[in-house]
Amino acid sequence: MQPYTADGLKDEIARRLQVDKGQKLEEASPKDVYYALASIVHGEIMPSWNKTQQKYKDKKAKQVYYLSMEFLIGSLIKSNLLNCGMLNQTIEALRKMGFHPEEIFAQEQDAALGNGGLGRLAACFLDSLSSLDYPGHGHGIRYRYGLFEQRIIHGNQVELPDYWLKDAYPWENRKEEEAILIHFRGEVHMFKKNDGSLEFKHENTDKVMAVPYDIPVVGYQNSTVNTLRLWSAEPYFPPEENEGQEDDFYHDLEHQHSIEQITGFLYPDDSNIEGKELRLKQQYFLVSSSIQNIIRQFKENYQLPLSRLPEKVVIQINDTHPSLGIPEMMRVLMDEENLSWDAAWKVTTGAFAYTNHTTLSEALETWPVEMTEGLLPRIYMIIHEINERFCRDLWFNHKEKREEIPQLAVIADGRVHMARLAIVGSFSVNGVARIHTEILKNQEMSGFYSLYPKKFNNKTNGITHRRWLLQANPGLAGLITDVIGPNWIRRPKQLISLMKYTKDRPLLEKFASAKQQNKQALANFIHQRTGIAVDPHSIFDVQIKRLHEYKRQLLNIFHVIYLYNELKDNPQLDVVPRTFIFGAKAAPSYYLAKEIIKLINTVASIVNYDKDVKDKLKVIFLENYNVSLAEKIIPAADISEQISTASKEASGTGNMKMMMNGALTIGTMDGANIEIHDLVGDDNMFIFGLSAEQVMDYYRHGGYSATDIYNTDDRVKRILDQLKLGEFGSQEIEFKDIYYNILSHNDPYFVLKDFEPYMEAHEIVERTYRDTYSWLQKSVTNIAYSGKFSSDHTIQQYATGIWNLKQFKEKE
Ligand code: 26M
Repeated sequence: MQPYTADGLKDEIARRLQVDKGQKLEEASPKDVYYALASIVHGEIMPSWNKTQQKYKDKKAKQVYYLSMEFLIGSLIKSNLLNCGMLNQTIEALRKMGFHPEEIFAQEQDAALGNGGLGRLAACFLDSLSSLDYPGHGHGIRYRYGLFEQRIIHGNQVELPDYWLKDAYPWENRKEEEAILIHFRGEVHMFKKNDGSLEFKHENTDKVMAVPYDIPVVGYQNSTVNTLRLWSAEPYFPPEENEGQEDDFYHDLEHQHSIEQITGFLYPDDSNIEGKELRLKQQYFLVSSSIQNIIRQFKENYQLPLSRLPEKVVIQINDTHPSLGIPEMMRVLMDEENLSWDAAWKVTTGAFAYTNHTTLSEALETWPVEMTEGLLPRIYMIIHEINERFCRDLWFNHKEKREEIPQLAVIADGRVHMARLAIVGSFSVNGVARIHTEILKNQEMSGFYSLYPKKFNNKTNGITHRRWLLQANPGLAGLITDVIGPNWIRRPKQLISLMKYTKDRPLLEKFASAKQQNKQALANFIHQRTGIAVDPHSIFDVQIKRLHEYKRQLLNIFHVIYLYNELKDNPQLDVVPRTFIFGAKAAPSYYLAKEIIKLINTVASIVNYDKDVKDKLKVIFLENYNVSLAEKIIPAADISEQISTASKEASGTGNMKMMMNGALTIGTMDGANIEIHDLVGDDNMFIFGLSAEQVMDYYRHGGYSATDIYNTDDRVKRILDQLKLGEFGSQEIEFKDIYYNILSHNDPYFVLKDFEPYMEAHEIVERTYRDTYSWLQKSVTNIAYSGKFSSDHTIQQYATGIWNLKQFKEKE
């Protein structure tokens, strides 16, 4: 890629506007300029993209395919500019043209093709694969509607459709010539072949075309461009039926509509799984397109027998959502490529690897047998056979497991258990943080662990430091480069060199001023969005993540209410001013989560306008939390709230993003918080509350008494009574359901149990913040150790530990 100068870029934007739209620069809107810019960048990417793919072909490189129902890529304009080495010139050019660069970049609609952590992880992994020159691609779904847009109206979450493709999406290329046919329903007929083996024919199926749209994944200034291939469902027109069917016009329209539904929208749940048939259709649509595509490319490019596919192809499945890929690969290999069961099984289990992202039992996928069999009759037959062989193996070869068969079987209780299918059909099973993998091995999946101890491994999550530090926080990134040089950008672990400077007071002042600028920018943004003026010198205390009971936003807002009560009792109280910032979407059908959003907003509307607490306490709920909003909030955070009930948060990745931007974590010993703690220790973060062992012990032995705490802790009683009596808001707005959920259901997420230690931890936060110098030391220490959480490190571990993949560094 040959970068432009700022002036060259300016001229080129003007030229494109003229040629493409007949526009003069003065007439161009920010959107026009954005499209002109995006088309220039796309043009820059194109040659490297072609070259990279050609090289992989020529050198017959081993490739990894990351299959995921979600890729939460957010906006690409800035990261593509950064990775192409054009960001600084572009900013200069846009300024010279009289535009605010951020206003131009903001024209791009976020691609919100994911719910939260799992989808964002997939996007970070793609960035690292390309930046490290690994041949690795994503396969996903091109949802016409992404995750809903959230509005807060009278404190309530309201969902609006996210029609992100309203304007053309400049990064995608439609590849109609590579479309693939997908079959649903129909009947399976069995024939005996001459050699005595059986042949299966799947007939009278409903046919759907899968059309790929390719998005380039640009590596950081290295000319590597991989592909994110998103599949879109379209009606299939068989060649002979192309003309003269007017009488069926309306029937055809209806049919067309039902097909396009398959890739119509992203399911907005990230925990409680509803077994909707359309979701199962989406999953099979993704894996059938991807697997057929992978096998087709393997045959075209490698000239090797299919038995050798695992030498050249590895398929990582992001949770169980793509686990039908396992029987789908069996189907293609046997029914279309004539491999025997044993040969096909060897290839399949040599190619698939599975990542688990949760131990919450509500989130473990199962599908009803009738639904699976009706929609996917041939796939169901194969799953059935996988199950038979697996159970037979247990019965005859693992006698000690006979009693456990009902808990291990892939088909049990009339349902297909997707995690069991994924474990049986993969050569690798990994968790996403050390404690999570240990819980999988020793609790949730212990039956499988003792059967296949070698399959299980840990790969702690990571985040791309390019997007989350270099791009989102240029002030801090520039300062770091001034201090330790630019090598950390390619080798993020070198951030550790910052540890040499933690006693350098003048330098710490500079870190403070970088943070202060980001806080000022966020304060301005908050003011513009909400009309509320927050004190940019207050502690910015941030909790941004999906709303879920286990993530305990409730504990956070209880702390806020406690502080408010204290200040009401004693307005002169000497406290460090605090701004609590929340961002969270609730699944539309998750009632209690929506009540908690309403509570946060109700508390905000009282606290923010109460003169008694003026300047000391503010509560901000920023609506429509998404990737772009995260990029604004994270650089400004002082405190990162990571307060899940221990054992429940598989890893967390927001914790890593805020650490990398110099925030201090207040958190439980859960997920990756434990690994943050390994690095920075008690001195540099605020750990509180029950451990995972204690939580699991309580679950085993019947819990603790929430009522006891209610009766003995006045602070707790006062808060809960305020909820019940409708003291927040009017009589109409009361929070009885939250009250009863805690007291009648005995506080399943230990909010009351952890209340006291959480309050104490916050007191320590406040004391620590008062000592500016020591706070800054801790902040810089966090940045210094955060390099280990770069997804580059994570991807290296996947590449060497699971994929056996080589970096493809070949200079032209
Ligand atoms: C499944 C079926 C139907 C509808 C939705 C789903 C579904 C979608 C997303 C279920 C779970 C989903 O995501 C779970 C998730 O995001 N887990 C998070 O994964 C992160 C990356 O590994 C971890 O950091 C988080 O701790 C974990 O909660």
